[in-house]
Amino acid sequence: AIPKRARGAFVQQANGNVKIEDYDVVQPKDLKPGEALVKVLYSGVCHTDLHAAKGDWPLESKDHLCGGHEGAGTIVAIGEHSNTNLKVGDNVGIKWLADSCMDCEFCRKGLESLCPQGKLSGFTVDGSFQQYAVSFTNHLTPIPENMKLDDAAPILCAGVTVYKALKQSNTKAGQWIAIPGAGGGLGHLCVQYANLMGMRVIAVDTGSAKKDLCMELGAEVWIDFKEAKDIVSAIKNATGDGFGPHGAIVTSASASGYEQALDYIRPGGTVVAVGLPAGAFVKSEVFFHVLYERKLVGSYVGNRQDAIEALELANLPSGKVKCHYVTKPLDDLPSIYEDMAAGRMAGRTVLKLF
Ligand code: 8ID
Ligand code: ZN
Ligand code: ZN
Repeated sequence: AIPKRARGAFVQQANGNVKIEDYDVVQPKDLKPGEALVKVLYSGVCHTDLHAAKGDWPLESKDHLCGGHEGAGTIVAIGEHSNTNLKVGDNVGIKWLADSCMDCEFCRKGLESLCPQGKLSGFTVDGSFQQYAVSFTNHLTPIPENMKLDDAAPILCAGVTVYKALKQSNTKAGQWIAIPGAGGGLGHLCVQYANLMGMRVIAVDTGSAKKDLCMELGAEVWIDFKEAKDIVSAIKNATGDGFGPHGAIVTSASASGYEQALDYIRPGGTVVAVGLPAGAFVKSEVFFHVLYERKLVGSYVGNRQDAIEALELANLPSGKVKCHYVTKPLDDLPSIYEDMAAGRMAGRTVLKLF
């Protein structure tokens, strides 16, 4: 049976304070066509949730917001007259892009994160930090039957985002990729997808816990951004020939991770901007940007197919891509945000909602 009330984590007016509260669960008869009610068993906590809670971005969020966009759970009801192959009982993921119009140029091309009518889980609509979430059949991601839901949860944002960003970097097997932020939620998955794709990884982050994690996951070189005296030469020299990495995926949640990215990229190489620090800018001296044919691209989550592929790769029998996480109860969310803001978290934290 579906309860009338359940527990969730809510933020008022992006004031940075998250409160665990009871709320009214939308009942199956009240679901609109295209909506599904998902019993959320696990949700990853992304740094984006913290940006949203603090109102970091020049984009307005819903008030009295339930965050969360790495949800994994089971469909318990689907609105009547929904046009979908999903069924009650299916395991699905709630990702950042909750819904899109499916009929604009961007949606038709598989660039649905650019849809002007897109809805965002845990930002413009309530997300996965609640036991029962309303989401949308168009964009729920089927989770492979044999995959654990806690393993799947962080792939719905961190995994799909770095998987797509790596493709956008145009870096090939045998080439070097630098990952500033490598010890964080996105970064440590990026190290693993990059390895799976045959790239050679330069992990950039700070502290021994993150170093150990990155090296264990297959990074070839570690650079501590707080200890390196000259981060540009350190990264350039890491490739042996002094030219620097062919690609860089910037998953750093601070502006400093961006400052020198275009200075250490190899001539002809690509910097992929992924991290979304408040008020940050990327700079590149035009002269060298042109002479060295540097490329800078932004990469924003991924489409429905990217999400499916990212999950499949995180469910390989070889276990080559596995999120490293600690599991915590919903009540711990305020302290999880504190740890995240202080950079104390290697890998991810996953909330257990039941
Ligand atoms: O679609 C997107 N583009 C997308 C999707 C999901 C998340 C973007 N994001 C954004 C988030 O909003 C956030 O700004 O990516 C960023 C990273 O999210 P996360 O991985 O969830 O955050 P984290 O676990 O806190 O990891 C961030 C890491 O960056 C390191 C920290 O030490 C931490 O390990 N870092 C920082 I802060 N400054 C750094 C620097 N200067 C740095 N690493 C290297 N150099
Ligand atoms: Zn996210
Ligand atoms: Zn659209």
